[in-house]
Amino acid sequence: NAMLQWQRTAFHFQPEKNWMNDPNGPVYYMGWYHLFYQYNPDSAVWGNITWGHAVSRDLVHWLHLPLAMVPDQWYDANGVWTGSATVLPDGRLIMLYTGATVDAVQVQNLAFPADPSDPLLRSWSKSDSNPVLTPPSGVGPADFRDPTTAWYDPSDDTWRIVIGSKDDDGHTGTSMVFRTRDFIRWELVPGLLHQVAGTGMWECIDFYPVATGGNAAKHGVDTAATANGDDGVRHVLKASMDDDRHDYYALGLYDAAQNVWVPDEPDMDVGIGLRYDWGKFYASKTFYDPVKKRRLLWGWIGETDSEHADILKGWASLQAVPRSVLFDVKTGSNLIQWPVEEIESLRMNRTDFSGITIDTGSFFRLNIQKATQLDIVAEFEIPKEALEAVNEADIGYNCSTSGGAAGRGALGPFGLLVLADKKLTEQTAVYFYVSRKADGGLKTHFCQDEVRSSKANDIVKRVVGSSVPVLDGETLSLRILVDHSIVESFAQGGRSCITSRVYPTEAIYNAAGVYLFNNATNAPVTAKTLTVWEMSSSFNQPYPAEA
Ligand code: DQQ
Repeated sequence: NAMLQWQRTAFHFQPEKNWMNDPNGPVYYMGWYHLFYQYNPDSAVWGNITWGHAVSRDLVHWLHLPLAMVPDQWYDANGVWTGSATVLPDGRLIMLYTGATVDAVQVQNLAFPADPSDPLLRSWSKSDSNPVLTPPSGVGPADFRDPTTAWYDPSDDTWRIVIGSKDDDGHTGTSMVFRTRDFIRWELVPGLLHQVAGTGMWECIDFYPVATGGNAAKHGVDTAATANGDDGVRHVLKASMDDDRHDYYALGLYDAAQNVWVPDEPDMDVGIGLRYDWGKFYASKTFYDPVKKRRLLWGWIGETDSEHADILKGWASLQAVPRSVLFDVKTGSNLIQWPVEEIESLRMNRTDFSGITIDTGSFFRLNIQKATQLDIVAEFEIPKEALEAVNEADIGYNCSTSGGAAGRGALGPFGLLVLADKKLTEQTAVYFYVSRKADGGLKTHFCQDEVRSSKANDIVKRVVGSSVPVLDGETLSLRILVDHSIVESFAQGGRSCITSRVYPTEAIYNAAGVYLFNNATNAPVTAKTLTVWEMSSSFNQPYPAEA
C-alpha cells in the first residue's frame, strides 16, 4: 500500500516485507556481522516462524540473505523459535534454538553451519541428535524456551546456558542452568539461577558479564570468558516479561559454584526494577563483538498500529539500532546503552543550534530541510536561580500519568518535538521534567509523549519514561534518532532509553519539523549545545544471487 510507504525506515533493520520479531543468534563470523530473526515469510502477522538472515560489514548496511532455517522437522514443525550463537575457542559456531514440536512442546535444538568456510553462513545443518533438551519434570511443555549463548566453566570443563520458564502457579518467573561437554548431552544444574515472584514467564533470557573497574569497564566482556567476580566483573540478568512485554534487567553477582545469581539491590531485581527501554523494545539479545571488543544489544521494536494496518502495508516490526552496552561507572547502579558508533557514518548536513534559550511556555522551530531522518544531540541548562527558587515537592511526578508534554510544572516539561507538522497538530515530545523530592534534592524524569504523535486512532499512544540519575555538575543531555516511524531517545549518555513507534499522517516527508519547547512555568531553558544531523539511508538490499 503506497499510502503507508513512508513508514518504512531508512537506517533501521527491517526485512523487505512481512512479519519480523525477536533478533536471533547475533554473531561476528569471518568478517561479517550476522543477524538472524524470527520471520514469517508468508504474511505481516506472526506465524510460520522461520529464521530470516542478513549480514553486514559495519552494522549499518545490510544484505538480506535467504532463510537460514525453516520448520521442516517434527521437533520444530510449529516454528523455529528464538535462539543464540556460541563461538567456541577453536572458532566453531554453535547455534541453539527452541523448536515448537508437532505437538507444540518447546524443546531445544542444535544447529551448525553446513559449510563453515562460507563467511555468509548460508546453509545450516540441524543435528541428528535433536531435540537435545526437552522440558525437565515439573516444567510446562509450553514454558521452556529461548536458550542463551553458552559460557565455559573451567571448574568442571562444561559449557552452560540459561533457559527461562515460570513455576507451577504461573506467577513466578524462573531461570534454569544446563551444562554440557558436547552440546548434545545436557544436564540440569540443580537449583535455579534466579527467580522473582509475580513476574510470570521469562522469555529470551540474556546473561552476561560486565566489567566494573578501571580501564576494563570501557570494553565489553566475552560471554565465554566469564569468570566468577574476577576484576570486578558483575553479571547482568535480563528477562523479557511475557506478562507486560518489557525487557527488564538487573546487575548482580554470579556464583557459578552455587549456581546462583544475586541482585545487587533486592528492590531493583529483574522485573521490578530497571528496563533496557521505557518504550517499545522487547525480546532483546546481546553478543560480544571481538573486533571492537564491545557488547552489542539488538532489540525487537514491534508496531503499535493495528494488525489491519500492518496487513495493508505488508510488513511489521523493526530492529532497534544496535546499542553498545557498558556498566555505568559513574552511578554504579545501571547500564549505559549507546547507538553503535558506525551509525554516525550516515550523518550529513550538520546544523548547530547551540545557545538558544526558550522562554517559559514557548517553542522554537529549528530550520531543518528534511526532518524525517535525523540524529539530534542536545544539552540543556536551567538557570541556577530557577532551580533554587522552586521549593514545592513534586514527589509524585510520573511520566505516564502527570499530563505529558502539555502539562505544566515549575521546572518542566521541556525538550524537543520531533515529527511535528507546522501547526503542531502532530508531534512526538521527548522531554525532561525536574521535580524536587521531599528531602530537598532534585529528581529528573525523562519521558516521551506519543499522545499527539498521530491523528490516526487505531494506534496505541502513551506517555512513557522514568526517572534518570543526574550527577552533580552534569547538564541534562539527550540524543534522539528519528527515522520516519520510529523515535529512539537516550538520556544522560544512555542511562535511560525510550523507543516509540509513531505514525503521523501530516508530519511526513517535507512537512515534518523539529521544535524546541519549554512548558516549565518558572524557568527559561537554554539548549547549551544542540546539533542536528540529517541522516543518509543505508539502502539495505538482497545479497546478489550467484550466476
Ligand atoms: N518469540 C519467540 C519465542 C520467544 C518469543 C517465538 C518472544 O521463542 O519466547 O516467535 O517474543
